[in-house]
Amino acid sequence: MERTLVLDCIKKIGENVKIEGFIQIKRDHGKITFLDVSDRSGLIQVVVGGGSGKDLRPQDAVSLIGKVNKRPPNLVNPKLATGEIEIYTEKVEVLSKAAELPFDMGGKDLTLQLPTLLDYRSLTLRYPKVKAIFKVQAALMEGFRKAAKELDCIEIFVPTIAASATEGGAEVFKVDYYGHKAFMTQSPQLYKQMLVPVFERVFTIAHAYRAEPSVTTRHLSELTQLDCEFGFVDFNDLLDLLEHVAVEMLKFTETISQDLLKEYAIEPIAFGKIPRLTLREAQEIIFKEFGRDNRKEKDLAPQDEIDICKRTKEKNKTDFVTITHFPTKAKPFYTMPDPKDPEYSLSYDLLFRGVEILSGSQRINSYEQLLESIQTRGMDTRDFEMYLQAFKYGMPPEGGFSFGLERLTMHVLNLANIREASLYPRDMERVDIRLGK
Ligand code: AMO
Repeated sequence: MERTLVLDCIKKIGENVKIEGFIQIKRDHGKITFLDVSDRSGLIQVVVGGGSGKDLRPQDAVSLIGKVNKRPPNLVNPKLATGEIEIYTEKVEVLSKAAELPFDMGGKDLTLQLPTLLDYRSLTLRYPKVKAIFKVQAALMEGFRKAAKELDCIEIFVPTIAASATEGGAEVFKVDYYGHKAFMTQSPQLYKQMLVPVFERVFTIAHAYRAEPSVTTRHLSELTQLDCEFGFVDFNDLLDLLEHVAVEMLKFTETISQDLLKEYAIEPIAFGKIPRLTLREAQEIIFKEFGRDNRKEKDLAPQDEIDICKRTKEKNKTDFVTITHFPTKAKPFYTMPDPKDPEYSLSYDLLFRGVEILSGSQRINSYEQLLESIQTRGMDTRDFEMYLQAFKYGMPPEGGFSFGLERLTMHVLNLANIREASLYPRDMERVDIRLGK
């Protein structure tokens, strides 16, 4: 008999079907055993008669043939898509037996501490509410891809081993590359820029590596970046483009993930017109309205980001705010200084629900200016030979931006820690297994 997905059983009342999946919950009631069986389409109640369900265990992979029955009206579960039906069987074939679980996975929430959640990742990812995080993440990725393609960007795939650090700073993993020095890329930055003269508009979904020296709730050592880069654009075009992509991808995600977002009791995203503030304007607001004087700082502090977003939500009915003009010295070498005031740069961050989810800038596109920028930061232009080639032979005005996928997922779902939004998070303490255990 051919397999039926559990969701399709709704259309097969009275028929015999074969379903395959995992036992999520098992409840014994004398000779009868109730199972919640899940497959990729959803979850269904199975009633096992004849006392044959006794040896079954949660997470057993099973196959069974049974009859689809309507449930009695008082036993209908309105929260479940298959809540009006159940399957009756007297024989369950175990395709693969699960060991006894180290914790209960049958409750509404998986109330585990983060280290346990991650130590047992192969198991905890199967839990419906944990799995839902990655379905939302996939929707974000699809929404991004769709928005970027609609803007005529072509998808590119770029290396993650490179001859030079892309973002500067010390947060870079060195690689012993056949006895030579190489680095894990901190971002796809240099390659996406190099491809502007080739394709004009590009996007990529890329792994990025940051040797973050501390453990925080919003930093990973390996992250996923969603990047765009555009040629023949100015600063205002770039602000319009980044806001457009952010709104389109999140609207798309909200539409296709409605049920999952409901499970997380997430408020709808507010899409009012996005205000734009320079860093110094934002810091002035923080000083005047929240009493913290951070007006000389090179970035917003985490609490500043939270307060600016709350204020914007009240005033502008949006969950987003764009912050521009960060100090040139605090930005990577490729960032264009503002010609009107070179101390500040043509850079921007997009804040969403209290956190930076994106950053980017207009880039230096003059070869000579770029050489100077690399040298004044004490870096060696020879490490950037291939990159510089692209600028030597004609680079239009250009710029772009990058979203952090896990950061974004975390804040769409209001998760407490970014590690929950990474299938297999890497940080100072963990590469799958806990280091120093
Ligand atoms: P930036 O370094 O700001 O910019 O990174 C872009 C976005 O990536 C996310 N992010 C992180 N997420 C988790 N853990 C980390 N350690 C981490 N670091 C960054 C954030 C951030 O907004 N090349 C530039 C982008 C550009 O100019 O186009 C860059 O990488 O959400």
